[in-house]
Amino acid sequence: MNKILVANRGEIALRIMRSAKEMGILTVAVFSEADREALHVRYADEAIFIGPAPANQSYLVGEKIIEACRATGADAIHPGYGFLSENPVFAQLVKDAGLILIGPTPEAMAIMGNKLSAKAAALKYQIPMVPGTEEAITDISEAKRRAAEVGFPILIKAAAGGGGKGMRVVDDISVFEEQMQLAVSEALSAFGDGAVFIERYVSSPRHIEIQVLGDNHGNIVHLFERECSIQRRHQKVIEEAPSSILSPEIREKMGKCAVDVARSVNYTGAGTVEFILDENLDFFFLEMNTRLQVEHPVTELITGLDLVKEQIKIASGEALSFSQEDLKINGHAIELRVYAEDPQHNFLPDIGVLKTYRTPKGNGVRVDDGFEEGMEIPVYYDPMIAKLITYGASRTEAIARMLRAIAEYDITGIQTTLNFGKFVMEHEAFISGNFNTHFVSKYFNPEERENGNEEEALIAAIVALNHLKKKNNAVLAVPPAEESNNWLKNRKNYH
Ligand code: MV4
Repeated sequence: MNKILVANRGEIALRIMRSAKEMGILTVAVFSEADREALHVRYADEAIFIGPAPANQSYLVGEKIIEACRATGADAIHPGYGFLSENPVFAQLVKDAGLILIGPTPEAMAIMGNKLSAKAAALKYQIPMVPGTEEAITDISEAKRRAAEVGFPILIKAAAGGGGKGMRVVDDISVFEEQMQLAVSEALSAFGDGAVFIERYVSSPRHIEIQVLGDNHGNIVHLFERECSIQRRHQKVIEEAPSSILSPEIREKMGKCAVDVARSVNYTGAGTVEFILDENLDFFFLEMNTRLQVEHPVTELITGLDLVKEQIKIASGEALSFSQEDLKINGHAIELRVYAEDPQHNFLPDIGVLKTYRTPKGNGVRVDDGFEEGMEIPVYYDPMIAKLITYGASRTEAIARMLRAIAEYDITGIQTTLNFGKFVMEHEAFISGNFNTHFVSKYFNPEERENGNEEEALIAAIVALNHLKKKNNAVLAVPPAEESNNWLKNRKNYH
């Protein structure tokens, strides 16, 4: 591999190029009209313009990416996260063009891109799964029978959905049919696929995921877990590794299950197996993400590995240079996603210029960002400014470092999630490790959040922003847009 084209932007494009440079591999950036001045463009050895700001006319157009490879002689593509990263149609296109995709095969991507086929594949092994229907619901009375068997509350999920989109909790059989119809039409319009299924609703889970790596020689290992329970609107804000709730025994069991899930599709590359853990510490497999994830740095810090380098080596055909027994957890890492959002107003996106922008430094602090002072946060893409990651010998030290780093981080001109990070780091439930996916709604700004309909407020804000930006022909995506694995939705824009 001599030259890698990074089909992405922002912090992840920079992060990927850094590893490529260290390996002596040349880099190619692609950029839209909105990213002419972006750091990833300046950092790369070469850069190719690929079209207008809206992603469906630039970063999501597979043919333009492949054409940019032809123009520059790049032999491989790293898709980062979001955009084309989990699109099996694109993965096949890359393969057919004789190029290397730094990621799994189109087949593995396609199976894991659908929650039902993912669960069906995992059935080959003894993987704990939430009781529910194994196939898409086609018959209402049959579905009602299954729902009663499973027991209420149940959850209706879209098979093509990802990251919590298209989920509906149903408390009682009397509203099952109408909820089911709503779920189907929602899934149809969001993903172009109306297939839905049901699961027993695990009401207060922790969201824990396991990082895996598979090579082309049949070796698959896991790199332990990330705790991802601190989220709002199904978008993670704080992640950490390891999770303070897992005993070594559960960790080993979960790790083995994650490896088996990956093995069920002969997985190659970096991937993440997602689980929920209930109050009895029983865990259940939910889905697999077939990309490098936003929060991968916490795993890098506790394992000492560079996940992008591992991805590149795997894609070059190298065997993993370590086995499961070689891997150990060292210390503790926490990531705070610094979004251009106002936590005081239901995390609504905040637009503007980074009037002041100074990052924290020093021992145990890593900042992955894609902006400089004076830059504007484009409205076209995900509003994440940076990832602030701290590392310590213990969780206590990592938390103390995070608080110190938040205090040093100087951002003006835009509201950010930095203060929210401080709130979490100082909260007794977080410090004690006694929290679940309801942390934000339970503890953060309860008065305001109980009264307001955050979803409606978000949509209203986006409508207003779009109105403001109309003269520039901008279309703002409804966040979270960047990281979801619903390639079907992206496919609508794909071409
Ligand atoms: C669940 C669940 C409870 N029970 N499935 C959310 C993201 C997607 N990957 C799957 N998710 C969940 N699936 C069952 N059977 C809880 C979640 C979930 C969640 C649900 C509501 C509010 C916030 C959540 C955060 C993480 C996971």
